[in-house]
Amino acid sequence: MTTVPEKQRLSEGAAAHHGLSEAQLLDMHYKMVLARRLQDRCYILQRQGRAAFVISGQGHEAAQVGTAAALRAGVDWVFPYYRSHAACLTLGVTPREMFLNLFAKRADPASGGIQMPSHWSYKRLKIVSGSSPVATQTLHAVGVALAIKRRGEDAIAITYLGEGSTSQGDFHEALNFASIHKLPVIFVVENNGYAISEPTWKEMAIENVSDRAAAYGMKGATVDGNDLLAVYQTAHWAIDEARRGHGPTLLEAKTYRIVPHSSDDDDRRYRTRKEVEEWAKRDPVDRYERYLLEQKILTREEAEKVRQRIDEEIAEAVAWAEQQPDPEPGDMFKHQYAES
Ligand SMILES: Cc1ncc(C[n+]2csc(CCOP(=O)(O)OP(=O)(O)O)c2C)c(N)n1
Ligand SMILES: [Mg+2]
Repeated sequence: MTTVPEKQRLSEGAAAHHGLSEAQLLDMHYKMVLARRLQDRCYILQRQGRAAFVISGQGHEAAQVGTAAALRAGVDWVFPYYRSHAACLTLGVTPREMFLNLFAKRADPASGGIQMPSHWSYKRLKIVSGSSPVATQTLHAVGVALAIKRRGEDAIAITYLGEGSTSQGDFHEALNFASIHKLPVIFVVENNGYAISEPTWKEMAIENVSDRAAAYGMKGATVDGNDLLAVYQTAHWAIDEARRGHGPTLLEAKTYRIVPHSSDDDDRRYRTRKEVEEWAKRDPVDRYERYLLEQKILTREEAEKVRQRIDEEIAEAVAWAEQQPDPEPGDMFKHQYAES
C-alpha cells in the first residue's frame, strides 16, 4: 500500500494546518457543523411526515469536507454518492437546494423532483448525477477523467462510494482502466464498516480497501476518516499527484455512520447500541471543534454563534423550499425521450 510520503504527512498539532489559513479552517468548521445539522434536520422532517425518505452521512463529515475542500469547485468533476451531503455543501450547494431535493420540488436542480433524494446534480459545480446501482459512478468518473486527459484540460475527477460498493465489478473495471491510462481521478471510499446490515468482514477478506490499489498498479492510502485535517492532507496529496499526471489514487477514509442506513432502516437489528455509542465518542464534528478550541482558533461563544447562524439558515431554507411548487405529473416523462 502506498501511503502519503513522510514529508507530506501531518497530524493534528502545531503546524498541522497544511497551508490552510485560519479563515479556511473556520470555513471547514462551518461546513462540518452545517452538514451535520442539516442532515439531522432531514431526519426530523421525515419523522414529522414532511419528507418521504432520507439517506444521509452523519459521521462521514470529515471524510467529505476534507476531500471536497481540497478540490477546485466548478473546475474539478465530482461524482458523489447518496451520503455526499457534506461534500456537496463544501463545494457550494446551498441549503435551499438541499431541501428542494429532499422535498422533491420542481425547482430542484438535481432532477426537478423526479429522482429519489440524494441523487445530486449541479451543473455549475460539475457535480454529476449518479444512478442508483452502487459503484456505477466510478465508471462515469473514469470516462470524464479520460476526456480531461485527452483534451489536456487542467482538472481532475473525484468519485465517492462506500466500501460495500467496492465488491461491484464496476469498481474494479474503473480502477484497472484508470491505472492503465494514468487518469486524473481519485476514488474516495468512505469505509463505514457496513453495507446496510452486512459488516465489512462479510464483504471482503482483506483489512483495508486501499490494499487493492496495488493489484491495479496504482497508489492507495488509508486515512482516519474522522480526522478532518488528516483527510484533507491525504486528499490534497492525491489531487496534486493526479494534476501532475501521476495517475489515480484509491483513498480510503475509515469512518462510521452514526445513523441508520436510511430512514427505512432499523439498525438495531444488526449492530449494538454500545458500538454506535463508542463511535459517537469519536464524532468527527466534535473532534474538529475541540481541536480548534484547543488551538485557540475558535472560542466556545463563537462556536455557539456558528450553530445559531446555521440553525437560522436551515430554518429559512426549509420554510422556503417547502413552499415551492411540486412537479407536474407530466414532468415524469421529461429527460426520458427526445422532445420535439
Ligand atoms: C448494484 C446494487 N446493489 C445493491 C444495491 C442496494 N444498496 C443500496 S446502498 C447499499 C449498501 C452499500 O454499502 P456501502 O457501499 O458500504 O455504502 P454505505 O451505504 O455504507 O455508505 C446497497 C446494497 C444497489 N443500490 N445497487
Ligand atoms: Mg459502507
